[in-house]
Amino acid sequence: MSKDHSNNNPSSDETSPGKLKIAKYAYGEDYHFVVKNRLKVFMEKIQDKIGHVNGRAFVDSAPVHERAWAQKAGLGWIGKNSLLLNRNMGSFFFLAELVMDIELDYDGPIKDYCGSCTACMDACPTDAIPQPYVVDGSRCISYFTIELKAEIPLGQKGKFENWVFGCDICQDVCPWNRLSKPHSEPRFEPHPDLEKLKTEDWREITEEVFQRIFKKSAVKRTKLTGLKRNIDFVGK
Ligand code: B12
Ligand code: SF4
Ligand code: SF4
Repeated sequence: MSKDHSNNNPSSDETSPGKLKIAKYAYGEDYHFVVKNRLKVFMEKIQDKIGHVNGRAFVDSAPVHERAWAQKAGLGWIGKNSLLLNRNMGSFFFLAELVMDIELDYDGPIKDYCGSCTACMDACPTDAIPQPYVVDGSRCISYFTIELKAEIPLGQKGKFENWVFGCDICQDVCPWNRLSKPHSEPRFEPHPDLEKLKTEDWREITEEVFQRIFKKSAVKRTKLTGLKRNIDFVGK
């Protein structure tokens, strides 16, 4: 999270009705590299200011309890969709950490502002949020379309609402995300050809097109075979 909006909320929405959809965080270059580079620059600035400190940068790159730490540090509260959100930025941001061997001033946890809202739970098409604050990863579209290596269970047919890589539904419906400002990080801009992809193009996607559009994106994680599996699954 930073004040110059290096979040993952794009200014353009690639999810017009009927179109196949990928999660917003994967529109541009892979956040693992973009955010880690920024953390390194931040670390150098800290060292310039206060002298030598040892530190390591993490962004979804090691078994760090990122939401728990962020919540303890007062960056937001953990919402009923299990994501960390706050009143200024909603939840469309990554969590990243610099772990350093210096003692810093720190903030404490803040209040939970979900209140009586259940929009995320009501909107989840696979019922992956069976109770407030609990996401059943094994029912989440994000898991099926990104992490699962095997075939997607047939019982999920017709539920994915055209999501073929990740899912943003429980964030798109969150009232706090109405306040989320678009990012200003050029490396998170969608590849120009992504916007031009029509449903027929997705269905016929070749290795050449996949490499061109997603070479630097987090979508690479599924490889072409995984993406094709997802496209076939939502299409049939
Ligand atoms: C596994 C994982 C998944 C799994 C399972 C998610 C789940 N909710 O269980 C799958 C593949 C489904 C997934 C999906 C997504 N993920 Co994910 N995921 C992770 C990952 C790698 C590990 C999380 C985990 O299970 N840790 C183990 C548990 C034990 O630790 P923990 O998360 O810190 O949980 C602690 C606290 O949260 C707290 N806690 C948990 N629940 C509750 C409830 C209450 C009431 C309280 C008080 C405390 C509390 O206690 C836990 C133990 O200390 C993290 C990165 C990371 N290193 O944390 C990203 C991460 C959580 N994912 C992220 C994102 C963006 C997503 C997606 C939105 C991506 C997408 N668009 O498709 C979806 C959203 C789905 C959803 N609603 O959760 C971001 C969230 C950013 C944010 N604003 O919170 C993270 C932090 C990655 C990052 N560095 O940015 N994800
Ligand atoms: S990411 Fe999609 S499938 Fe997963 S919990 Fe949220 S709405 Fe449900
Ligand atoms: S949609 Fe409502 S319940 Fe869900 S995280 Fe946002 S404010 Fe909380």
